[in-house]
Amino acid sequence: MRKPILAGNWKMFKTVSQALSFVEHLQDLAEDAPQQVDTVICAPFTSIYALNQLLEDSSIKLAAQNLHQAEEGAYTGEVSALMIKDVGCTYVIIGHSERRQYFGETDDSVNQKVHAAFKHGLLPIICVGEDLDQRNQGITKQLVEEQVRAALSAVKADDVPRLVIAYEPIWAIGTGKTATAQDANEVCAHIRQVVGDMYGKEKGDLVRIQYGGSVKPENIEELMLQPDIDGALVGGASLDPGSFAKLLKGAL
Ligand code: G2H
Repeated sequence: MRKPILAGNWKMFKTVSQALSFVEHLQDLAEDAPQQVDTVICAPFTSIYALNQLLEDSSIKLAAQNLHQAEEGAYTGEVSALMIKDVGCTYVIIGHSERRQYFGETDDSVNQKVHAAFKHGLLPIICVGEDLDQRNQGITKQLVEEQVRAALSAVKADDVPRLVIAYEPIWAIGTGKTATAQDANEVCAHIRQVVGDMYGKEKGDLVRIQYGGSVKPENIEELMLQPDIDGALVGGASLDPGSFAKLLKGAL
């Protein structure tokens, strides 16, 4: 019922030529997969224009890793939703834990960014997740629920099926530690329940939920077998085209 979605979050890696070379290799390696799995590359801003030219007839979609919530203005160094849409992005990551941790993003700014994305026809990938301390305190579900409710504040019901939520436990990001597939599913199921509670079960059942945090070819299949996990947001293991192609196969 929900189409799987695999997104490679390149973070601050790859020059334009490295990005183009990646896509050429990926297209050779994984000709069929993108039809059955929504395939998204979350590239640095600098590579998006060139990637969009290369991907013109491809089903591989592009995402930005952030946006600014204002329409336009004197915000040196920032990029708006309109600009991201204009350069060829379909999706945009919002509220990644690295943005929350290093760049002061809050539940409130995440919510404003979600509205800006929808206003310009971008599909948000909203990131939520707890740190190790919060997990040890046993407040994971409560915290994630607060993040989801805040991110979706005043979002219209009609937009809900178009958004993606990525559950990324912070302690599992880039550390090699992964939540067990069952633990990850339990939190993803809770997120679905929260969306259902806010917008009705039908909408909750439509929203796609990804897991992220040290996903790699070796663990993606087990994660994808879980009933409430519809895809993955992958960092380190998405940087190599061979590894990305294996992730696509594992996501089928
Ligand atoms: C989490 C993830 C990608 P990694 O940040 O969003 O990165 O797969 O390297 O843990």
